[in-house]
Amino acid sequence: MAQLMEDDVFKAFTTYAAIVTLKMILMGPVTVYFRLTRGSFTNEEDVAWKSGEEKKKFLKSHPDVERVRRCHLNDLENIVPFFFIGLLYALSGPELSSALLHFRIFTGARIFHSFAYILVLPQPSRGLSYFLGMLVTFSMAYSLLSKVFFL
Ligand code: GSH
Repeated sequence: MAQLMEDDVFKAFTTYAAIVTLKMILMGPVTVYFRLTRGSFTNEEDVAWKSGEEKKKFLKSHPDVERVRRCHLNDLENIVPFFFIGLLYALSGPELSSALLHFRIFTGARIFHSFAYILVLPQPSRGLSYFLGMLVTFSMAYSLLSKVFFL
């Protein structure tokens, strides 16, 4: 493992994988922020400190909270595959420049996707960032499989 950590491609993968994973984890606190500011909770115990009638007012969904939750889910749909494919790709011995290009474009695309989703930027900004990120994952998968394909 220590030897692997000396490999530049693996170091680059670790860096960008950590950045996108932290970005994804941040969606949790952002959801909490929207829940608190929009007064939108789903669990009885979360509003236990409110009185009877007031409880009902807080136990409701809010479009802003649902938007952040969808953004978080979209991260899971895309960042988890990036992690697995990216790890195998990094281990398959790609050129550093090519690997860096893949990791940087994916990271930039996913950060932009979150801003586009939460700030409600006009389409096709979110759609394009989603496709760009997915394209990177497919490109890494193609590069990986063209080296190791074995049925
Ligand atoms: N699970 C996604 C969906 O239901 O839309 C699959 C397609 C997708 O990820 N589309 C991108 C997106 O941001 C670009 S339009 N979808 C919104 C979302 O997942 O909530």
